[in-house]
Amino acid sequence: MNLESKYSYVLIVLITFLIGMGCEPKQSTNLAAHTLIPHPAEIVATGERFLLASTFTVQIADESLQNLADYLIGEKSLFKMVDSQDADLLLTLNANDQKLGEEGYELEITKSQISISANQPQGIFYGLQTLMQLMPLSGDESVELPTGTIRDYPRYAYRGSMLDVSRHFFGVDDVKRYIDFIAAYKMNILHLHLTDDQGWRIEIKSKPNLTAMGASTEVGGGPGGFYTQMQYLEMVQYAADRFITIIPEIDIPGHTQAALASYPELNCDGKAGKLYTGTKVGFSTLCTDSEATYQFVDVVIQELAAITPGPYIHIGGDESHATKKEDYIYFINRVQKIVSKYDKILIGWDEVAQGEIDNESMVQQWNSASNATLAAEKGNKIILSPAKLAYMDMKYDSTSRIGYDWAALIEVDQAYNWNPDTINETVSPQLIYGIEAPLWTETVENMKDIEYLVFPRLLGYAEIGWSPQSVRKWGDYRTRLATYGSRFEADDIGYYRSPLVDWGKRDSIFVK
Ligand code: TNX
Repeated sequence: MNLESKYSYVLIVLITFLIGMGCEPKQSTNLAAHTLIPHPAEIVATGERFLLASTFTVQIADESLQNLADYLIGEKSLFKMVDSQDADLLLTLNANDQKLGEEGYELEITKSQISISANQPQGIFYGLQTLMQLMPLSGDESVELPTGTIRDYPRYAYRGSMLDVSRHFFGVDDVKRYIDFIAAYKMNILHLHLTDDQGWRIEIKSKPNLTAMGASTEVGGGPGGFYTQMQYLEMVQYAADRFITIIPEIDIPGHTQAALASYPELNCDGKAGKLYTGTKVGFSTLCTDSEATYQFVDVVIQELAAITPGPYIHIGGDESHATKKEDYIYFINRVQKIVSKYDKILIGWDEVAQGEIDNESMVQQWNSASNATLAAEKGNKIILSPAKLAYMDMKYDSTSRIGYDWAALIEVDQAYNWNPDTINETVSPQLIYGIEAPLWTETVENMKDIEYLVFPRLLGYAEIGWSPQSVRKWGDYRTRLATYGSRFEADDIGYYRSPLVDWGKRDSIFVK
């Protein structure tokens, strides 16, 4: 289509639309009135309108973007590939926009075309997430978008969520659904809590009892389960296709009853422990002065490293109340060496700061500001998961049907209203590598339970990780969030309808 016929086409569509509707265009022409989550870093609105009737043609300027175009078409069937510069949507790589970095993108909407450009495919992926949020919900509506430019890039390199698959086991399809949840809001880390007292969930070929025995139950005595290494790799690939790194956690030396029940030599008395299906913490420990323990940790980390393309292995290290302090430190020091030997970077819960950890190791603050301070003094980077703000297993209020309250009740505003820079007075903001919102699953039995605790708080954590602090205001966020209720419903997500949010029956992402 040449330019002139394109314009007359647009005009005809517009007139038909206006006559058909017998009313004013129903969406804003102000791109700045968007309800995007996370809120973009920069927006310039140009006050006009991109309008399109039925199909949405897509062109890629680089073959390496084919997977992304396929992903988009898989998500939204109205998109169709074409090979023409006139496509409605153009995806381009331009490797030299410094400010956008590796993850940023620019999304430009003019009257006749939408283009997304980025330095890396990852940026294009995030631009597509933004575009999908701008689109109307139902596929058969005509698409109208306000014109303007969004330039967007993240505040933190690490934007994550953790899923505990030990207390209750969640299969591959559930984990994939969880990956889609976090990808939609530009998170890039899925931390899988693979082992705990109640179950060992990852196949270790040279230690078959870990799964034959240690995976056979879960909280409440259910059947449990585990991932074969093949299944695990399938999840790693599914995540990687969405620019998400899976961080596997083997929680040691405490939280290890499932392992202690599977291998007698891990117990100081040489006798196998019993499987555990309760919800207490802090009672189990690997025997820290036995070489059998370190041989065990070595083979586990070796096999885990082999199925982990990402740079990190999480070794847990929390709540080892049954381990003497000096034994704990000795243990962490030795495990650090094993993790380094397999070329991985160690992450641990904040207690590991007490050990001699390498400079590049990272400490995940969940409980203790003094452990975070200790880590910061050594120059280690910090991942923030403060329990009273970021634990998605906490109830929203006293009436929540599941969840814990030991750290806090976390309503949607409290989950949103905090600034990572001011959590610890003694930790320099430069050392904060990012944030992570964990979901522990003692009270979480199925996907509907996951959805109820995660939605809508997840969106707030995603925004804390991505958006500049200066654009984050609860009042504005609350209005944007209100438009997501119908989106959750369309995806069959059973979310918590917080009374703080005015959940309208809206399917437009623009505030009128
Ligand atoms: C504390 S957070 C734990 C977990 C529990 C959680 C429940 C952390 C590092 N340890 O073992 O599941 O509380 O909220």
